[in-house]
Amino acid sequence: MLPLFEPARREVAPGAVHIPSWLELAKQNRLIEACRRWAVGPAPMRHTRLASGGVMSVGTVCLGWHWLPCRYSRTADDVDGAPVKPLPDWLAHIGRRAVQDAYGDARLAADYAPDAALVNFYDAAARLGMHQDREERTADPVVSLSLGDTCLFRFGNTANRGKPYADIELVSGDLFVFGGASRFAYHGVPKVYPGTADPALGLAGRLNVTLRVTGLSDGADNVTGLRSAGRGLERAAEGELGGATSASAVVA
Ligand code: MD3
Ligand code: FE
Repeated sequence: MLPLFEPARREVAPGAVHIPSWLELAKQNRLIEACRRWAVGPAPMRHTRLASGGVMSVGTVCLGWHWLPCRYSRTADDVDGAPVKPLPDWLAHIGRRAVQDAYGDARLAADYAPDAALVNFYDAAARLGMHQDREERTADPVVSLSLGDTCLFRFGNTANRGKPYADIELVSGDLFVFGGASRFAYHGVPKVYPGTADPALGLAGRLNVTLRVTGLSDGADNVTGLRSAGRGLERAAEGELGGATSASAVVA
């Protein structure tokens, strides 16, 4: 059966594909409900503490592998030490459908096997500084789903966190897939627009779910990423903290 509604697909940069209104409202609601359950814990949502002493204004909960600055772990080492919750098959399936719709390559989609999901929560004041994601040991695409309030997403280049970059609004239900040359581009979320979510979602703030292929395996030395010591969030956090003098001021 042909889909009744074919969302517009826009290739923002080589390998970076934005599909607005990709996830229907009922599925957005189910994903938000799941995020609420994951956030409660064990291994609950936390504001990640960076090596610099800064604390991210964004709240994060992980599935499959627990992300820490510089490494992944099977346990939430900086939270409660609990084993990280599994990444459910239905979420990996959404990831394969996303890769299919972004690239139109059935083989690539069938082979896409995300083993980690990061759920980021943004309140009205939260932002994410420009950074690269380099803890993963593969160049497989990252799938991003936006839920709730609209945000300003800044998609940069692979060389540095400055210009050139493109500013794009991400709305609830939007899909973004970052593969190919875009996989290691700098990116960030400079602003969230409070109160812009569809009231039917019952969500104050913004959630972003990303699916990743870490390339890690149990028992291996997973302590450091392949290419870098860190996600580049150290300096990013300075912008994020926005002059706050203590970590508690950011978390509060
Ligand atoms: C481009 N999250 O979790 S999603 C992150 O909206 C992250 O919460 C933002 O950056 C958020 O690391 C942006 C878009 C995104 C996610 C991962 C990427 C873009 C990416 C990895 C590589 C390149
Ligand atoms: Fe990122």
